[in-house]
Amino acid sequence: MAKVSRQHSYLVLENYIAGKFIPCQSLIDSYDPSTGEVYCKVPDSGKEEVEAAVAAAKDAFPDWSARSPEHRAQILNKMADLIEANLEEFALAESRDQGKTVTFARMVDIPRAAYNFRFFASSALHHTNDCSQIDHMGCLNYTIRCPVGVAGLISPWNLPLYLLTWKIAPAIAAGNTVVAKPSEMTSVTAWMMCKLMQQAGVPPGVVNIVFGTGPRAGDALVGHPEVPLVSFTGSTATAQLITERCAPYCKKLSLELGGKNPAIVFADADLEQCIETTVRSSFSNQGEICLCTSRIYVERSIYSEFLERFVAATKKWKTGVPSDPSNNNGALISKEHLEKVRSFVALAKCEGGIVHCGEGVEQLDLPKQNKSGYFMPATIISGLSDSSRVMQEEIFGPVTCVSPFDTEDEAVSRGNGVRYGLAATVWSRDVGKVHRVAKRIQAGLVWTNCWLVRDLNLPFGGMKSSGVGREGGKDSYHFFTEVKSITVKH
Ligand code: TXE
Repeated sequence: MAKVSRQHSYLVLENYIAGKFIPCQSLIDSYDPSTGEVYCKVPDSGKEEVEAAVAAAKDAFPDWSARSPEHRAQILNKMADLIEANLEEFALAESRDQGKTVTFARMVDIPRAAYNFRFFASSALHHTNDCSQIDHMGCLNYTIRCPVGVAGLISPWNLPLYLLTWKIAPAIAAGNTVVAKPSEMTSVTAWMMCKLMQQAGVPPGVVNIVFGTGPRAGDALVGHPEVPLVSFTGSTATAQLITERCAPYCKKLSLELGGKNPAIVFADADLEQCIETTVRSSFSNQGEICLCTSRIYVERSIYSEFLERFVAATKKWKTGVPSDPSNNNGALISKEHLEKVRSFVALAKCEGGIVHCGEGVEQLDLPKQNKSGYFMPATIISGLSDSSRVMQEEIFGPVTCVSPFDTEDEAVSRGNGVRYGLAATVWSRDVGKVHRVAKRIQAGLVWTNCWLVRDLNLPFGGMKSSGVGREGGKDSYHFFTEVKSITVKH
């Protein structure tokens, strides 16, 4: 892959439509969160660019959908190879664009982006159709699945390439063509990936990427009458707007939204493992993962010990320059987001919360040139009531709250007492208890005695305001295809 070339002190991105890079007249600034400086200029696409991308995807659909799954799988595997071959360059770019540490991008974002292509290349070869009665009233009855057409894909800024490829790979593996719009705040790795498409053999028009903001490019894409299917990951508020835009066309919709994920820690848990994992689950990627833990309910008999050890472990979780491998966290995505997350800590104090470490308690030790970056240390709060805004709303930053409970029923009902239902963790050595709680907790994903272990065959998605639909293995295949029932008279 050619090195990312820079004519200016910043990158200038172009849309990728019908296999060509198309410059856009109007550009938006996108910042390096660790310095606050402009890192790249992103096309501010609107209706016209989206129109061209949808037309290209429509043209490419008949040929691509007619190719065999094996042929498409070869191309997806090649994409995976190319991303892996350029892993370091992708990781550096993702870190600069998003603020996350280079280590995290190198270990999580980019390997997973490559794996998304590899996984869906392989899984596309193993789907089978149903055959029902072979001689019912003289008829053979069976199903087939067909790609839907042009898929509209909208992805967020927290795991840019990881979540974009989580949508592109299953969509094209199933024979669809796509128009994708990454977040305007983190578009660089998507643009870099476009440079690999031709080399991988992705035919022009199969993958089109239009950059820009949600209200302009995003809205034009989800509201386009020739985009019958929309897959979105982002905030619940945006999902509501998208749902309204899709309603007149009855589009197929998959919505992966926010969370306010509880951890329930019983007295018989392996505390050492629990604390080490709960620090990671609360603060990884600056807490900017929809699966991060943000409410920790601890059985009262071990509450004091847990809190003391959890605070001590969190104080070792270092925040600072993203390129320094000794740092666990880098910078938050934007100045506005940093201010929003900080305002939740200020609100917690007004609501009677105690801040044990982090924001306002510790000073970050940052080199001079990084003082203007959007850094915030890992923060633990206790003493809040369940009805407080800090315990109810998604903060999406390095903030977690701890609270004691007395009974299993109480833990479950308080865990379920928010509008979200994405993920939960349950900590206990009692297998029966773990199963009981996992069954009763309202969450699409429950991890017991671990966090973020992912088998991509399992359905991924949330309940309540955390989303609609599931993605992953068979579920992605079902979402990106339409099933048909066929009856053949012998
Ligand atoms: O998300 P948006 P934002 C949560 C988190 C965060 C909050 C706001 O709490 O603080 O959302 O983040 C595109 N039509 N999550 O404002 O707006 C947008 O351009 C079509 C949780 O960045 O939902 C981007 O590509 N598209 C989350 C994508 O939607 C629109 C990850 C997500 O942006 C649009 C991110 C519109 N009208 C934030 N408006 C998770 N679940 O992982 C925006 N977009």
